[in-house]
Amino acid sequence: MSGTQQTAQTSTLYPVPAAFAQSAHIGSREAYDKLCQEAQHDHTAYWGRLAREFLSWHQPFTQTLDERQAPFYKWFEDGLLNASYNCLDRQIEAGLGDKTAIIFEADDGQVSHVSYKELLSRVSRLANALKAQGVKKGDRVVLYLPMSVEGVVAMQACARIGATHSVVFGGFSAQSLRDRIEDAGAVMVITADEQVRGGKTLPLKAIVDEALTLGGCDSIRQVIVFQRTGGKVAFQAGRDLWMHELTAAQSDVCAPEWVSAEHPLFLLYTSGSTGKPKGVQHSTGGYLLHAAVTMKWTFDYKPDDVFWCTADIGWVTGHTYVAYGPLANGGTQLVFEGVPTYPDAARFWRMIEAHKVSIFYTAPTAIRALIKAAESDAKVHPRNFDLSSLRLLGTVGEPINPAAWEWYHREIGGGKCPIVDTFWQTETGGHMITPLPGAHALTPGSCTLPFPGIDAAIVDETGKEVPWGQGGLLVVRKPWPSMIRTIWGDPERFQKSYYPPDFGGKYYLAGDGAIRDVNTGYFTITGRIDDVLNVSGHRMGTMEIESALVSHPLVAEAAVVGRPDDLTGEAICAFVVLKRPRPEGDEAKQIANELRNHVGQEIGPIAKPKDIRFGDNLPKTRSGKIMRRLLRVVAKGEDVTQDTSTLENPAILDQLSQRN
Ligand code: 6R9
Repeated sequence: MSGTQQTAQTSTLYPVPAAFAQSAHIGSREAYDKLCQEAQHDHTAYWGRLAREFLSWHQPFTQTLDERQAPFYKWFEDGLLNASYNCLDRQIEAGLGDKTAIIFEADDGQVSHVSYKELLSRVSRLANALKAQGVKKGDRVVLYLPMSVEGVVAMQACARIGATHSVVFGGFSAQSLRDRIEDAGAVMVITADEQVRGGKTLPLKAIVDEALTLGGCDSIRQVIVFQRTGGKVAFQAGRDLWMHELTAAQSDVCAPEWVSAEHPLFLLYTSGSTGKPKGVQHSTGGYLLHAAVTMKWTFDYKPDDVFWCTADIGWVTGHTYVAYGPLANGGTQLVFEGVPTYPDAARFWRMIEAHKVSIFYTAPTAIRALIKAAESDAKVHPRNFDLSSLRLLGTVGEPINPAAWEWYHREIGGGKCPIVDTFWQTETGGHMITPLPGAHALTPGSCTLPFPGIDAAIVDETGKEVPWGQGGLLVVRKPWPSMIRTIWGDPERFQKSYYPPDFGGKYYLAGDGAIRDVNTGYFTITGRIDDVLNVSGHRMGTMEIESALVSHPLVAEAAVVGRPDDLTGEAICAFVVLKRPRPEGDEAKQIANELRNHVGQEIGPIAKPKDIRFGDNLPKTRSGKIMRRLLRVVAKGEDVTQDTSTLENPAILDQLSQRN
């Protein structure tokens, strides 16, 4: 690290506000550098120290890191702990029993407060109910739930008894849910009758019912249903049970199951470059440590803060910064059931004002949508609201364009709140490259510097570090506690995807490109280097969408690429060859719609392609490889200027340039 002296900048630098630095946990560049040096000097000892300081251990660990089976690293393995104890009991023992853990705001605006004591009692009742149903330590439980207190309670209840949860986002289809249940070999699904978003009710239980009829889910013994709306649902006797009936009969005391730090806390499925989503497996100790430390340092969390992370618990951000991080710090957080645009696009700003939110963490895609709304309708402009409670803002999930950053800083943060642009992944468990708001001056669009103890670097194909100012592959050279442990049931794929032999199998390959600023050394993420798209901050594999398309009886072949989109970051563009002559006009529109709905059913609405173009063929090399780089150009609506001499059928590009 280059120290505190910085020379001329290539882009605007926003200094740390003095008042912020003064009271921050990490309040200067020197304090940051000191932590980095400690980690540099003895990586293992540094993480061992934090693990002792941030977590309560039932039995202390004697070995911090075990590298014998690298890259299957083990952290704190002989230590015993319980994640739910660390999030709940520990806070109550420290006198926070009556403190509000969760402020819940429902879609219709109803608000409820849940104290730490009450949360523990609800978690314990459900944990006892799960045990009574035969769920044991190590069993997998799939959660298909709306944003709710019950969602957090269900995750914590699993953690309490040592069951491994796997949350499936409520926007995934029956087919996707089925695939995940089967892959995880889950014994139970916890769901709700319906979810409510933007004034509409959407079925969840009915989708679970459908998933379970698709085959491959024989491992499921029970379906527990949280009654959210009271809407009518089918009940299968012997299998389906109401959550409120089960928990009413249970004691609100449940002794935590002490597990090894390496015990799998959860699986979370995410997209990779093949058609099959991967079950990212996280540990208990290392994961929780990073959730706790990043919550405190990146968000400069203090006991009086009201923290709001808008991510759904179906994504990793909702795991680390809703279900675990805030609670592990004894914090108060807002949990929101609905969407940012209902009843109008001022919902977020109204909620920040009403609940005096001090730390707000959301996705660039939401910011861009709300900018657009505010610009076209003065009534929903944030200036109509008192946002003075805010002291820190954050973003996650995709790169934030400098214009959106500036607006967020000015209109939401009143020019006084630092913005933490946090780069991380499902696989990394928590923040990897992020500003520490009291230590780093900010550059819009840059996630600045690695979190202390994260040895991130940018390398070329041979694993050699590239100079600042030159783009390359983002890697992490040393293991860290909250890293992915394996891909559930597929250790080979884990090794191949993240520790490829290219770099001697020693570096974690993030799958993103990055570049460092020549003056500051700040990192900017330049986007995925694999076939993964990022649509509204949601990761989608192009192959997954292609497989969904070709599973339609009309489709012979499909290629999916991303193209830049002002609102969603990237948009999905599909090139499709049908088994029948290429359709045109209304027929093409109608088939495109049918295919879109089909993808919605196979994966979920978030995977529906924005553009579908039909061709007699796809651009291929003479050896039959689809030339995706050309399709990317066509998808953008640009003229192909690249060399097409290796193309077998150059004329096809003109055809594919036509939109439906
Ligand atoms: C937490 C999360 C991970 C991918 C990642 C990268 C992109 C996330 C980013 C960012 C630029 C940021 N990404 N945060 N790109 N700046 N601050 O989003 O996990 O859903 O697994 O996505 O998202 O491409 O590789 P996940």
